[in-house]
Amino acid sequence: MKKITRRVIATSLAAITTISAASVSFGVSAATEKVRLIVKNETYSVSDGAAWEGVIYDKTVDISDSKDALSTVTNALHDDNVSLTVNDTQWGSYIAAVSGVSENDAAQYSGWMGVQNDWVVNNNLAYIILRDGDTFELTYSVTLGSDIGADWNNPTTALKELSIDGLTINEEFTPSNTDYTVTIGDEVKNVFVLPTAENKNYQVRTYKNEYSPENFGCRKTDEIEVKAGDTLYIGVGNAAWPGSYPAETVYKVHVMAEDAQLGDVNFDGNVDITDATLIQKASIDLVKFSESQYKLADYNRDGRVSVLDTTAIQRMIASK
Ligand SMILES: [Ca+2]
Ligand SMILES: [Ca+2]
Repeated sequence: MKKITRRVIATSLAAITTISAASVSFGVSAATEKVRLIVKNETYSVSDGAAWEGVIYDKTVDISDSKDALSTVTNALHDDNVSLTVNDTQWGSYIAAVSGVSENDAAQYSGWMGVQNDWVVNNNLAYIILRDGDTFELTYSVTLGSDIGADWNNPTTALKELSIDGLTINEEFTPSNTDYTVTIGDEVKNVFVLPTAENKNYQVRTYKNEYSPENFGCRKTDEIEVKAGDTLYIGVGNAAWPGSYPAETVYKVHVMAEDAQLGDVNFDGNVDITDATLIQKASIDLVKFSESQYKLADYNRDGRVSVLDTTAIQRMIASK
C-alpha cells in the first residue's frame, strides 16, 4: 500500500508541473483528451480508523473512450495498481472503496463522491461526461457532502471567494456585491479567474464580454485574454446547468483602463459615442450600471445619471 502511494505521488509531481503547459495547448490534440484526477480523503482520519488519509492520487490521466468519469477513474486507478471496489447495482455501478477506505466506514452514508471542476456532481459517475482540461476529484465525504463544501440545506448561489490570477480586484470581495473592477494598462493580459462557490452543489462558469450560460464557459484552469473595456461574467447556479436551482447569481468584473475618466462607462480609456449611448440606455433602465459605472456616468456632475450626461458627451465629441 505505502509503496504504491509513493510511486503514484512521485509521478503526479511531474504531472502537476506540466498542467499549465497542457492547458495552454487546450484543444490542439483532441485525440488525447486529459483530466487531472485527484483521489483524496480529508474528512475521515486515520485516528478515527481510516486505512489512510490525505491525497492518494494526483495525476493527469487520459479520458476514457466513453468519456465518463466512472470509467476514466477506474481505468486510471487500475493502471496505477490502486485497489478499487466498484459495486454493481440495479441503479448502476458506483465506487464503494479505494485502497481500503470504504463506504459506510466513517458513518452511515459516508462514501466516495465526485467533484468536477469544483462542482460536487449530482449524478452517478457513469453519467458525468469529462472534458479535456477538467479537474476531477474522487473525494471521501462523511456527511453526504457538507464536509466537502456541498450543503443541501444551503440554497445560496453566492460566491465565497473571488480572485483573479494576474490582476488585482480593486474592491474587497463581499458575497452580496456582484460588481467589481480591475485596472489594466495598455497591454493585453492572460489571466485565470478563480471563483469559489459558497455551496459546491452549484456550478460556477466564467464568460468574457457576453454572459452565455448555454456554453461551457471558462474553468479555473482556462487562461483568459483580457484588455481594457472587457467584462468578465461569473455565473453561479444557472437553472439550465446540472444540479442547479433557478436562482442564479451573476458577478461582473469590469476591466478598466488605468486612465478611466469621467464618462468612460465601458472602461476602455476613451469617452466616445459608445459611452454616450450606454449612459442613455442606463438613464431609461435599458442597461444596469454597476456602482463604479454610475460614478463615471455623471458627466455633467449634477449628481444624477440622465440624458443630460449623454447630451454633454455628444457636445464634447462634436466640439473636438
Ligand atoms: Ca469608453
Ligand atoms: Ca449627470
